Amino acid sequence: MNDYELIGSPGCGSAIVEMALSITGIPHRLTELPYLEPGPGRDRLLKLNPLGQVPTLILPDGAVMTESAAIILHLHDVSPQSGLVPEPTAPERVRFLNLLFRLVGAVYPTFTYADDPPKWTLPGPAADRLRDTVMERRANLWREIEAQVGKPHVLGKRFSALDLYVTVMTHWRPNKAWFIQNCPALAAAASQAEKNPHVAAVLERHFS
Ligand SMILES: N[C@@H](CCC(=O)N[C@@H](CS)C(=O)NCC(=O)O)C(=O)O
Repeated sequence: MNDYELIGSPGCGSAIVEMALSITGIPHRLTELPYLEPGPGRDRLLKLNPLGQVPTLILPDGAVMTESAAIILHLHDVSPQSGLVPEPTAPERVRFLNLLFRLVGAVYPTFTYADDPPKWTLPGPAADRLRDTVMERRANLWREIEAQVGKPHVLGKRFSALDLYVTVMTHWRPNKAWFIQNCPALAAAASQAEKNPHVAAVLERHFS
């Protein structure tokens, strides 16, 4: 049987899935490619995932998964003892699901649209306006999430995949200093997660 194959790029959301794979101990291999660079790697990625996005995960049976939240839920199904997701009867389950989909459905797309606005609109003032409004929306989303963050982990006492998202995403724009100043609970949960050796090893590979 084949191992799982994770297609990712340095500093990207694929780091979240890489952490989850490492925590579960599921055998896997990593394929790193500059996802925006034309070439055979991107051609292959586009065949697997028409959006050309990473993470893209190929399962041992050849099935392809393209959304980080779906992948996290799947890895939990394969390895429920790893604690990535609260069980259906757990009191934290509802907050987990809500925050997971807030992160992937609302926060993550702000990077899609604000990182390279001329891709989506006219260059110049229209692109500047798009970047500003999307970044403002992102700041509001983070403040909304901040108000729900527990201690020491996002869900309070228990670690979950949410801590992986927060740890990786606090390395993205604006920067760690912004989070420390504006969202100290999120920054603290991220620092706590970094103490996990699986998390620390992946962060080291992606962000140092
Ligand atoms: N909803 C997707 C978003 C993935 C995503 O946007 N990944 C970025 C890299 S961090 C990407 O591939 N961007 C390229 C693009 O959107 O064209 C997920 O949660 O996995």
